[in-house]
Amino acid sequence: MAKKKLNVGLIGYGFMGRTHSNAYCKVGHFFDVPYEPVLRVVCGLEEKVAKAFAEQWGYESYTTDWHKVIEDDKVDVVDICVPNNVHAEIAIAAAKAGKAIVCEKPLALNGVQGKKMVDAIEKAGVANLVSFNYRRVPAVTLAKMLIDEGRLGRIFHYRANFLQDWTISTKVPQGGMGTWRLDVKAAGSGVTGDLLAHCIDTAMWQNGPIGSVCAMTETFVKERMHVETGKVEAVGIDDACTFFCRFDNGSLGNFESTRYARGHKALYTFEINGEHASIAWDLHDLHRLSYFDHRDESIVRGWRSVHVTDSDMPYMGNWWVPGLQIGYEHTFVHQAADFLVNLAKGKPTSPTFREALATQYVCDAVLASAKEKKWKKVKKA
Ligand code: SOE
Repeated sequence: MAKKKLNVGLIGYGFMGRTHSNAYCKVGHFFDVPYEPVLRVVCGLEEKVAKAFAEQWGYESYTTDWHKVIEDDKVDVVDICVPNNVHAEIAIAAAKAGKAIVCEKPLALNGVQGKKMVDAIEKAGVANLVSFNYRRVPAVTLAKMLIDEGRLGRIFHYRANFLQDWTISTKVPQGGMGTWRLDVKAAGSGVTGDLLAHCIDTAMWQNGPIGSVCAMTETFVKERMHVETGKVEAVGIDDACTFFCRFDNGSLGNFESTRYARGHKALYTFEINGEHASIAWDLHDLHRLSYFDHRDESIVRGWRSVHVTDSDMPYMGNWWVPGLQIGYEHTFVHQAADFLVNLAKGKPTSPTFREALATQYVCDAVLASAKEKKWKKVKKA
């Protein structure tokens, strides 16, 4: 039977525009989803690039004006993959037009803006999702399942890192297409919103809300050439951020992120220590979940490395045969699958805008703590 078509309007044709487009193309081949995503229109600033993107990915049309995507009656889902400073305006307009919305992370520039977005989408009652894709790495989803089953017992520690090294050179500019993440006006913050937001989202999903934080940040390179003005300008983002926190369940958190860890490209790791068991995960070896259970017989007790590929593991039954792996791009396919299934049932898909606002509030508290050099309470979303 032909499936109902769901017309997608993608705004932003960069790295994230590709991951989302790829997901819409693949999802129906691997998951039993109730809709057939149709790539209706892609929007981006440069006409030539938008046209080429539309041809490459099979979008029916392209535009350089995002308002046209929202005004298009046929568009059902607006997918926002533009720099953070434009999320709010587009999401609020899309909500008013009654569109379902998928938005890249972080939700907004800050909590104040994020709250306006949440108010708008909840008032409109439209489906919404923020793309914190790492939750949907099968091993990360498995970690959440093990915690929910109570296997770890009481949790004492949550530790996460996200380390990169791509901005060490003072010659890397700020602003523009590839390097807007270094421009505070476009990004809102540096590693806090870009990388730690991923860690915070996963951590609160697995271990519950964060109540208070104590942070320090540093900007190692103070001035960079701005692509748009051609002038050397002050850098306003945090290049590195480390924070401690207390979760509401009494456990202690320890988070670090930097773009100055020479040798690390995207080393996202977490380790969780509970009363009975511990788990650890590493994005560079994303299929493995390390698990240690103190209740094992002592003569065979030790860290196990679970290869998360069997068909009874989260999402894996939809892919190949046990032992064969999937990768980064599949997390977006999983996200699209969950979103489409829930959309048909009228159910929310996590993380919603409101859940992403909770992450935004942690980021706000982290930045405020670093600035004021004191512990800060986190606002509840
Ligand atoms: C930054 O380099 C970046 O691309 C982030 O923006 C993504 O969210 C992260 O998944 C990988 O690193």
